[in-house]
Amino acid sequence: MIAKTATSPGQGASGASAARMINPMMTSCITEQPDTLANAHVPAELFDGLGARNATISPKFLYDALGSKLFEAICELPEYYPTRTEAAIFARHGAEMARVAGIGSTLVDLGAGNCAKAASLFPLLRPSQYVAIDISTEFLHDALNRLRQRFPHIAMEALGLDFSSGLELPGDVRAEKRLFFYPGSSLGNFTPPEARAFLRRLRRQCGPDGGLLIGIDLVKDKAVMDAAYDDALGVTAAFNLNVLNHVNGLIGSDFDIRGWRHVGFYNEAMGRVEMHLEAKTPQQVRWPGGGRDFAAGERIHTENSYKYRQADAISLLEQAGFEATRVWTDPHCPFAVIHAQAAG
Ligand code: AVJ
Repeated sequence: MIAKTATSPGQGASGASAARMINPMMTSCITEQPDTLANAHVPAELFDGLGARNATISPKFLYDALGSKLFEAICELPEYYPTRTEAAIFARHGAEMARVAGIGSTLVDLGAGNCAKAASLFPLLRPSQYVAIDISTEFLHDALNRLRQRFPHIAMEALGLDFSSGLELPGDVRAEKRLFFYPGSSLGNFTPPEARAFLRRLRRQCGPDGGLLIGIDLVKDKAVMDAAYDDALGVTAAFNLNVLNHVNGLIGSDFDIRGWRHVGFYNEAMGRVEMHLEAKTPQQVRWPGGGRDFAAGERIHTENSYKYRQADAISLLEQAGFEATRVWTDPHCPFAVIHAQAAG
């Protein structure tokens, strides 16, 4: 009993109803959104993804309170090279980055999390305003309160928003000298066309004198990438599986974590790391107003993490209207921190 209508993520509400229609016992409910309080804020894309022939859950649902902590733990793993490689690049070239990007900017931190990366650059970048944006505000307010004490002269603001679907900054965010900060290779979660569109939107928000400081993971040895997304301790597995707990809380579904296994690997043909959850045995999942059966071995695709070649990353930025790109890399591990200016 699997939804016959193949829907792809982002098709809108039609896919949502297809996902809920598949339990014949519940046909009286098919036209109604489940109207629990929790469901009122659930994006239709969650139902779209669960109902799609190839089921998907958007990676943004990985970051509930526990998921954010598990991601922090991932960043400490010996196999997970991006965080420490990027930190080494900032440590080594931060002063030059600040000369290139300029001081006194409005630093807009996209996916700020605990704000630690941006804060470590404050002494060099010396922003006049700091705007921390994250989908999960769990960490934001505490982190900002601590930072306000350490840097009382920097005006700070926290914004809880999903900037992947839109990026309208409120009026009190200064329009001049905006420096967007997008570290951690988070751009990799977008497909290249989506990434281009997202960068274009950033470019429009930059104004004429703005810029972007971005960390992008580069293609490297497959074994290194495979290990980074399927670590020996199983932290990435826990991070991935936790998305089912989060979804259970959001839509009242009954995903049984024990019935699923983590799959993470670099897909060479697609140029991306993929994470999936694979059903160990047949799984019957139900939620108010719908459900879905999964065969043993069937997968839910939970994340893509595109890896770029340096030249491709730069042309992506140029296609989005940025110019004068400067690139800093690490001598041991391919990863790029790039500053790009808004083209005039
Ligand atoms: C936060 C999207 C950059 O793709 O490397 C880490 C998330 N997923 N391990 C990445 C992640 C599995 C991470 N990003």
